[in-house]
Amino acid sequence: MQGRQNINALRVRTEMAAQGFSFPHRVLSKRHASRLLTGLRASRTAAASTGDLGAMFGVMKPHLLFEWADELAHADPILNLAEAALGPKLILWSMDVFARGPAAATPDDMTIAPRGFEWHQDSTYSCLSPASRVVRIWVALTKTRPENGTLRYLPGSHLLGDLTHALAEHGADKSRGERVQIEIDEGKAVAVVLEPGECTMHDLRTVHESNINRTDRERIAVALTFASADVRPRRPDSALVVRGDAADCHFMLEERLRTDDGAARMSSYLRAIQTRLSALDFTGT
Ligand SMILES: O=C(O)CCC(=O)C(=O)O
Repeated sequence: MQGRQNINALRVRTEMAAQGFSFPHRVLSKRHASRLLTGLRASRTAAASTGDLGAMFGVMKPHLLFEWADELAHADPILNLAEAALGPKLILWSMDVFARGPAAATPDDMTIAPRGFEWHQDSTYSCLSPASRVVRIWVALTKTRPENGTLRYLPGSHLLGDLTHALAEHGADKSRGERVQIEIDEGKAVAVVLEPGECTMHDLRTVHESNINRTDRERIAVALTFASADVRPRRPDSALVVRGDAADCHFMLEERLRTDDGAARMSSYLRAIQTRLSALDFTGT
């Protein structure tokens, strides 16, 4: 596994400043990625049988509920990468599972946007300020390729500021979703090719998209959004301190997952989800 000393912080900062993304970075061994994937699939099966919880799973913050996700949230190589971009005080604002099933399969209810996302900026919905002090680390638990609907970035687009988004037409190949209102030069798009256990990191303002999975195997990545501890939410919101202290933190502090008390775990999870739903802004800019 990659340790703190192996991250080339200068390379990371240079790429983030110039392109708005940096990849590939190995943050888990293949074996570790496979163990977490097994945990994710088991928790997905368990959550599916619990009604509301099943519907929520994968949408927000599985690290407050499941051990595999708590382990991912605290994996040193991931935190080291976030620290290279943001400095030593880090909060984890969100974790989202993006499982994209094969095109031929019936979309799974728990899969977010099964046919992919339109070109968008994450900063539009997150309501975090300044967005330049927030990064998203997208960890591949399976291979990611253009053919299985991996992310594609528009290099340098983090420098365009907050772009207007509008609901795109329903396309045969895309889920209904918001799309940035700029001309996209497809020839400049960069596809994120990763092996299991590798990740990419992007600036919250970097314009990106993902596509339908045309292979016969599921593609799974988990996105973790880290912010420097001095970032402010636009509305009251909560987050988990994952490195350094909480002295400058403007968020309500979440509790790390408790393995000893299932009821306490569920109530702190539900509190965090309700807080987040009131803090988000899906109206676009
Ligand atoms: O995994 C995907 O398909 C899309 C993920 C995404 O847009 C993101 O992590 O910001």
